[in-house]
Amino acid sequence: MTDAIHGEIVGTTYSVKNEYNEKFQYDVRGNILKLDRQGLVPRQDIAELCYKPITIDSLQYVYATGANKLTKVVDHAPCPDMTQLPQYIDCDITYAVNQEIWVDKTKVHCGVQMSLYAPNTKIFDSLIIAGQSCTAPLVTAYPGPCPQTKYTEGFNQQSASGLYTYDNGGNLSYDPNKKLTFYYNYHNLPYRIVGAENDELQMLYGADGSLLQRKYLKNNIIITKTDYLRGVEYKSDTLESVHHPDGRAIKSWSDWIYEYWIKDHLGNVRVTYRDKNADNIIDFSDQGSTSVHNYYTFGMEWINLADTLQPRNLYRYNGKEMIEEMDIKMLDYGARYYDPSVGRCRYSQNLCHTQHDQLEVL
Ligand SMILES: [Ca+2]
Ligand SMILES: [Ca+2]
Repeated sequence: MTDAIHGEIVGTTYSVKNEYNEKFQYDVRGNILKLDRQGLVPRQDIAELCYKPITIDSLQYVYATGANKLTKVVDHAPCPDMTQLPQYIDCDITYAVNQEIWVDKTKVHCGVQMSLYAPNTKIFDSLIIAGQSCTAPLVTAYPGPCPQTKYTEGFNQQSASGLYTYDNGGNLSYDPNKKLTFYYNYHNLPYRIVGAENDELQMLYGADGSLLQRKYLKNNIIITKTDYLRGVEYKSDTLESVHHPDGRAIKSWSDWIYEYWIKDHLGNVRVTYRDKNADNIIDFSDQGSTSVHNYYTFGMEWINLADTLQPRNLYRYNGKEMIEEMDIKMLDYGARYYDPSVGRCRYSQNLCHTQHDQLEVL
């Protein structure tokens, strides 16, 4: 796979849309060397909610010498536009390139420092600072990648130079971009994943390596707790759903909501739908109870603007659960976690034969 071109069939006509395109390069071992990815992001320059396609990821992969171990991912994607001008200049705010910044001289502070991030771009040619008061704001240009929050669409590089580190078993021990530290049990399964914001996940497994419980804690307080009992899931000690091969039954007070999944030939859930009015028929009266899932090549999802069904179906790509607590956004393959924005497993692959599927038939 070197190119993935996105198009749509309208009627009988196929038209290229280029909204979710990807390009790939590999080394001789088949490891990804470069990955360019288009995506939709909200437009900031108009009031109504509207989306535009941009390059969200332009990833360069670095591997340990002579090995297939990923040590670093650098995102060269341009900084997203920030066309909403700030009320006043303040520290720690990132401004975009190609943007005229007007400073309210009644609010600007002397010696304030602005940071501009613009890879491969001459910042000062396009920056205008007007109306400043006693001292011009100090503008510092960084040649590195844009700082990205955990919540940006696609891969988020939150460290300019950070390296992935691994333990002796080949398991990822630190992710510099997600800022996560991993701890493993004797089965090489992560039992603790610690974030940078006093938050962590704690996992409990059975003797066969199957996940029994996951807790999400913030400031040592349990925020969510999920118990897995071979297809039956409890949220915070309350029965939430019972899974079956084609979907799940969701407990809703004294009733059940029946949810079904349409999968493609690879086992990816493409449509989630429900019998909303519980008449045992799926028809137009159930409108608004459908969610469509589309994927990039390695399993990252296109931005999903209509995923409103609650509780959300998190078993989508390959039918594996997406871990969303702490914004980890990794898929739980049982013996390994998988980051679809990178397209690489983050743990030792030698336990794949112990893979345990949470979607077992009851
Ligand atoms: Ca990115
Ligand atoms: Ca119905």
